[in-house]
Amino acid sequence: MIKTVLCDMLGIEHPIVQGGMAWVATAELVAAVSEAGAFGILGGGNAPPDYVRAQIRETKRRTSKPFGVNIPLFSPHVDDLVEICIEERVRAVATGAGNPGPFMPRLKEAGILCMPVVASVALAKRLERMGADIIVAEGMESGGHIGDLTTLPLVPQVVDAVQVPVVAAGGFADGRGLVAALALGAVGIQMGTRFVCTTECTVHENYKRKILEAGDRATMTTGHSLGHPVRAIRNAMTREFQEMEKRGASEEEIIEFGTGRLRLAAEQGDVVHGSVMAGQVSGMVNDIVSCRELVERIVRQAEGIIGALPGVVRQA
Ligand code: TUI
Repeated sequence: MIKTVLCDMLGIEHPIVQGGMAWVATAELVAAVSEAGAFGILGGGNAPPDYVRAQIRETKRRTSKPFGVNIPLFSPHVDDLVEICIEERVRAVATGAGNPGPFMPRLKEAGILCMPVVASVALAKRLERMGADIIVAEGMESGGHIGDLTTLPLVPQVVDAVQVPVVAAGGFADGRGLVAALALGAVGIQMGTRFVCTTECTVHENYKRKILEAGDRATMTTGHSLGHPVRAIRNAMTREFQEMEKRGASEEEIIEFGTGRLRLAAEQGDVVHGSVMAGQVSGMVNDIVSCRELVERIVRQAEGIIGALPGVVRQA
């Protein structure tokens, strides 16, 4: 068994968190992840509040284990989503793509754990001061909206800068990564892409197939001109996006072009015109398994590596 303080804080068996992916992390996936002893997080995305509340209730119907909700800070419904999370008494609220400082007092008052995703030391320190309970340090290997540092240098710098537990995100898909994260001082890992390729994930099968077929260099980033880089699997959409940015298209034109593309891929399965957001680990995701089997496999592999380390490292 690999137990860290994260297990105690979140009420889970294994120090593994499932990233709260918009339009992808629905009640079915979240409940299956939590039932497997890891921590499932619903993807709030920019979905309407009623939809998110229904998803929370559906997750509760499927599991009595703790789970969280991700609130992306560009959602037009942030205030409503915060209130819903409080009313529904979810275990933790994860945030991304911005600074959740203004919402943290309300959540803390309600006894909900705050676990913001950060991409820099500066924001990690600021959010610790404002009461963050857990910091998720996410490298640019991740899928979706990303910062500009990679996981290997980001995680230990955040670990050194804050007192609260740090979860490593970006580039994790197996037990090797879990051991590496623990070696960097993290208390666990968050995985998104790997959890997409599970039997319980409700995303369109075309989306899963794109990840299964992906090689090491299958993803690329777009959106730098907007100051919001996003990693997705290369397709006609990412190429056209890149062309628009190259020819200096206006911000409005680019935003209009990009809007709704993730949902198009995730729900309709249009992986040509849609945005197949996925991380660099796509190249090492080669099967679809149940969440239980995945979590057990990762923990087993990590335990094996830790057990074998004394034989690898020769003491003088
Ligand atoms: O949030 C994510 N990843 C996401 S959100 C998303 S939904 C989307 N849909 C359409 C287009 C674009 C996105 C897909 N993927 N990850 C967490 C994350 N947060 N990564 C990086 C950051 C971040 C970056 C800068 C957090 C804070 C930040 O600082 C801003 C500030 O205000 O200081």
